[in-house]
Amino acid sequence: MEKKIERSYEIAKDKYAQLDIDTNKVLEQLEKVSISLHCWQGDDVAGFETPDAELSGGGIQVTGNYPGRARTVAELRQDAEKAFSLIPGKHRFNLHAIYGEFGGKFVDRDEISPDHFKGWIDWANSLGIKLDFNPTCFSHPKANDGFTLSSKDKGIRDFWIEHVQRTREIAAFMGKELGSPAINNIWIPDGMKDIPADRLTHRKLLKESLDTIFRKSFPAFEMKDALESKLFGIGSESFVVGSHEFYLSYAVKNKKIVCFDLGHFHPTESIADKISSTLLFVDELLLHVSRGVRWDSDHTVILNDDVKAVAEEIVRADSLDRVHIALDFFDATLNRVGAWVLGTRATLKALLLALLEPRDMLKSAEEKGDFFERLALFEELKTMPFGAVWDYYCMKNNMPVGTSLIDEIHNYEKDVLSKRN
Ligand code: RNT
Ligand code: ZN
Repeated sequence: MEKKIERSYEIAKDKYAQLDIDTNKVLEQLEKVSISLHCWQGDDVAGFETPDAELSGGGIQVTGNYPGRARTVAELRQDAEKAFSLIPGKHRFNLHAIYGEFGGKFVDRDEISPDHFKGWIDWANSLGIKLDFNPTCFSHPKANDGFTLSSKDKGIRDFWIEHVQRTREIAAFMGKELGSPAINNIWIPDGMKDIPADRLTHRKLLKESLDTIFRKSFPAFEMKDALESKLFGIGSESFVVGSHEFYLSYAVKNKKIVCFDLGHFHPTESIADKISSTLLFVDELLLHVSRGVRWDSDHTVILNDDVKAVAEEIVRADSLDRVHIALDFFDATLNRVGAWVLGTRATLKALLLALLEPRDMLKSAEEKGDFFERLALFEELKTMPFGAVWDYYCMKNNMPVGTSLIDEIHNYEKDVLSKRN
């Protein structure tokens, strides 16, 4: 088997060399990419605040009841470790505030502290991975009426301001301890089901809340702030306070990271096209790689045209160091560890495809106005032996190649997940 993979790789290497692509160099570049795996795929966005915690409100939804959900911190870590063991490269883990270790007592969102995340930091250290973070402004009684940081009720607003401020402290602590800045990504559900009479007041309030939250600054080597917009959610169909224009403007003015979730735009709107535009005005971007099917349904990421286009734009804009790639999907209808692995591997495959593009040839065809040549090259790329390069990369990293991945997931299900109920 190994010999066959190597032989196929040698043939592929020659073919790419004809396009002036050095596949060995490309694999070195790919190896440096760290993707942030979202903790919430492992337990359907439930978290550990109470033993029976579950996702509620917030315009986001999990469907399905596939057995084997992680119910404890230990189970979630075990599952994440399994996922990491099947994904080539060194990646990150993205925690939400509700995933702290609260020691069996109820700790409200305005009371969380770095102490609740020390165990996660130790765990990350033991695996040699880095962490990212998120405030959790949903699944809480104080988010039930659909407003948090932009609520007209000052008490509610102050509660969430305190929460987000604490998440920034925690993120900074994580970043400092692990030697890599944790991105703290703010997404709030605030919005209305039906036509609002006054959009402006909520947006002014959100702006004020953010200004208060960001009054304290942290060194960029400890933590960075990101802002995630949304077009609409279930229950916020007519109005979302934190829209794309709102956060983009805020980020440009205040030097924050903009987060693009692939499910948060009009269904035919291209996120890929936004990368080169926004990178001229913000220093860094964060992506939530997701797959919306008809709506922001958070299906498991696969190697589809949207993900490929995003990867191409990152690489073509030479911005792998300025675009942070995180995943965001939660599907409870299939093996959750398998979903993590598929989504991450699909994202890596998209990046590999993009890195295997003959950028200089394409650009020179474009510059001389030979659009036939440019199109012909794009067509040629579609039948290039990229799979052989991917298989070789997996093999070299001691990761399952081809359908052996399915066996790995099945075995884990049999040995671990199926014993949980
Ligand atoms: C919601 C946003 C947000 C969440 C996570 C759980 O629409 O995409 O990123 O999915 O924070
Ligand atoms: Zn998201």
